[in-house]
Amino acid sequence: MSARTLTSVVGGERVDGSEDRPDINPSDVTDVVAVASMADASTAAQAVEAAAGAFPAWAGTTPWERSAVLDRAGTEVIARADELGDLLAREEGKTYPEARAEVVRAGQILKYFAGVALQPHGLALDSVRPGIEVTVVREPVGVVSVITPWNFPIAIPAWKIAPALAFGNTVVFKPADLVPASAWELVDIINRAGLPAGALNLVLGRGSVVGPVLTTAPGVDAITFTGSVPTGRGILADTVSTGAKVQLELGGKNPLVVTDRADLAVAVECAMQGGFGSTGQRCTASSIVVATRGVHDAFVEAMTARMSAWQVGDARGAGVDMGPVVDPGQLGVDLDYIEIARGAGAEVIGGHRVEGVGDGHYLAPALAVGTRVGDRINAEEVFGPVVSVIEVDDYAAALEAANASTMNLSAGICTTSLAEAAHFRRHSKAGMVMVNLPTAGVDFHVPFGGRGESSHGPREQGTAAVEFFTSSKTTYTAPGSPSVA
Ligand code: UN1
Repeated sequence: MSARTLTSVVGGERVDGSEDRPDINPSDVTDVVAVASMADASTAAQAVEAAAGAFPAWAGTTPWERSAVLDRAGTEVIARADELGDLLAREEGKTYPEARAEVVRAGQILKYFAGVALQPHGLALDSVRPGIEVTVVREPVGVVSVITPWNFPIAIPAWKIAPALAFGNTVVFKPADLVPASAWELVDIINRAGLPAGALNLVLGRGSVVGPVLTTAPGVDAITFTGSVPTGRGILADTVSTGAKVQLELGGKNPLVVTDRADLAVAVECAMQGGFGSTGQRCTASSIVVATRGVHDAFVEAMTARMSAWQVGDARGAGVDMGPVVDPGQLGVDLDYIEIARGAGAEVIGGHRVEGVGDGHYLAPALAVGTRVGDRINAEEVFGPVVSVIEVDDYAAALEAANASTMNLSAGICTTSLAEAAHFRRHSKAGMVMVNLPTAGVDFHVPFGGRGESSHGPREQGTAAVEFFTSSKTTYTAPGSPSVA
């Protein structure tokens, strides 16, 4: 059976592109999931125009209408979790349970923002001057470009598109090239849930071709981007001339501190799930373990045992703990970093190509022991199943090593000491801190984001979303007063 063709969707219509790109299953490269018809710059420009055209009517809908669309979409996403989870696992390579959970999370996000649309977001108060009334209202920003990475093909698009629509914005959505099918399904579901044509447009196209339109076209009022630090910095530079509002979620280099006071089993589980869950392809991945001297050797020994039982295989295979790396390019990067760690003196446990499980990009989880703060493996984001270990004297040195990162998205500590946990929560430089939990895995109803090079602009998700997806307006009224105060 030939693979189905996916197109861009502009103003409610499917638009063919100028070049076909196969969507390949990383677990089995002979399996073509779909073919994406890749748009050129003119289609991207039309998508911006369609979103601008749809804006006044969508911005003028009632909160109830916007809520109802998102709620219906969320219901369908959750009802189809098995099928969409299978598609996501096939397309991206995370395991089926991980993929299905991501689909459910996307549905929950849609439903959460259906609720947010109905909540009060304004203020009414007395002026500091007599006889004047003040209101602060939240209005939609306009046309929002949503540009998303391949590692969360449905949840990240959902957590950007849902708040954009909830607050009355219209959207041009460009997913990562590697995951067009999940994106296409999400857009189809939201559009069929009752959105007017043009309120949500999909552009399947190469970043180098359509990206500049989506970030610099005069009709674009805001850009929300999750991806690499260099691309994000490029978008920021582009918008200096246009003045568009920008929200960037970029890299992470996330430490997990394991102290002498840790419960060893909890620490190993946090490092396994945080480091190797989703094949380590998360900006929130626990990529550095900072272990204090008294626990270091026991931790490495327990991790080594746990890693040897960790099943690597087809993302949709039964009993598989970790799927393949997403594509050959990322596999090359992972293998390079393993060599970089070895070259700097680390002993690397695992990290070899896994043969005999299929025609995919399989890599065993890697633990690089004997690394130091400042090593490249501890300074740069790998985005693969590679965890390095730094041994330190005590908790104070662990905190210092954890805070040496410049991409401070998430940080964790495993300890049974309340004093250590409380101190770490207060003094970590990261935007998110986890105690006895992996650094990855976050809720949708609270703010998400990092510090340092990791993020720019208002936080995403939860109660923070209103900041980016609306613009506040302050009004002053002197009711019935003939004289100007
Ligand atoms: C999570 O850890 O649950 O791209 C979410 C990423 C992040 C999302 C992580 N923006 O990995």
